[in-house]
Amino acid sequence: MPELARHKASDSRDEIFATLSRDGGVIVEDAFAPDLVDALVADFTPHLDAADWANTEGDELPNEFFGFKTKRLHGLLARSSHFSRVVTDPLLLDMAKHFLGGRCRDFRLSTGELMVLGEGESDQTLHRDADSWMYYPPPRPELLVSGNLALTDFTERNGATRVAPGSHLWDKRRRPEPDEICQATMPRGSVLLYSGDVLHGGGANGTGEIRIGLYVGYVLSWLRSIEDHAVSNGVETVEAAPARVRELMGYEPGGFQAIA
Ligand SMILES: O=C(O)CCC(=O)C(=O)O
Ligand SMILES: [Fe+2]
Repeated sequence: MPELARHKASDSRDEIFATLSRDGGVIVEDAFAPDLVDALVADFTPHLDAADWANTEGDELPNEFFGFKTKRLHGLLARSSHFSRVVTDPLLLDMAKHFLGGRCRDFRLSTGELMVLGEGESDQTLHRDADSWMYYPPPRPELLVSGNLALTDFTERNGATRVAPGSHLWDKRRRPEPDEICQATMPRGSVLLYSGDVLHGGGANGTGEIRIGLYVGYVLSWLRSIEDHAVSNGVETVEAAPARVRELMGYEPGGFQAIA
């Protein structure tokens, strides 16, 4: 199996983003401090405990896509006061600026999603996240760039995300051979950065461990975000958030006034 390229958070942004441009996905180790990861896990745990497995009813996509031993949570700003720090993390914002800047005035948080895989989950269908805007098919400019932050270790056996490096540049009909698929195995606190056009999917979890990924995706500001943040978190929560978080969540009444 090929290996996904790895960087340390201390490597230069130029090097990290060059690898991401080339492969469509890259692991950055030591990207998030252990105390922040601990705080996020502590905040999310009661919400996860209260959620059922395969809790994706009402989503546009069926459980055949998300899986049956998965829990998915949104509205993460309302569930953790630490989520703002992830959304405004300098590495993630620099990535969004690098890959989306120049084609939009600013970018938006498309969605924040807790992606939890439990024992017995199977391989997810490989897909391109940017196909959420499927009426704008590949080849297309980058619409979305994402981070999947490991809140637990991601291992080969507990469902580390599968990625086909280079597939962001392939013809959209080409499927990867088995030996073209890597797994984003990484210690807690690392992040998988990836293009909206790279083929990827959650892995099978054959362990009794729960794998927790915290997904944040940034989209061109003139495309519709997947999540309506004011609905999922509540308007008051978004209003009370730091200014940069409000902007990223598309809550900008001042901006509308300035344009009027
Ligand atoms: O759980 C993962 O590692 C990836 C999940 C994913 O890619 C998705 O649901 O879009
Ligand atoms: Fe995905």
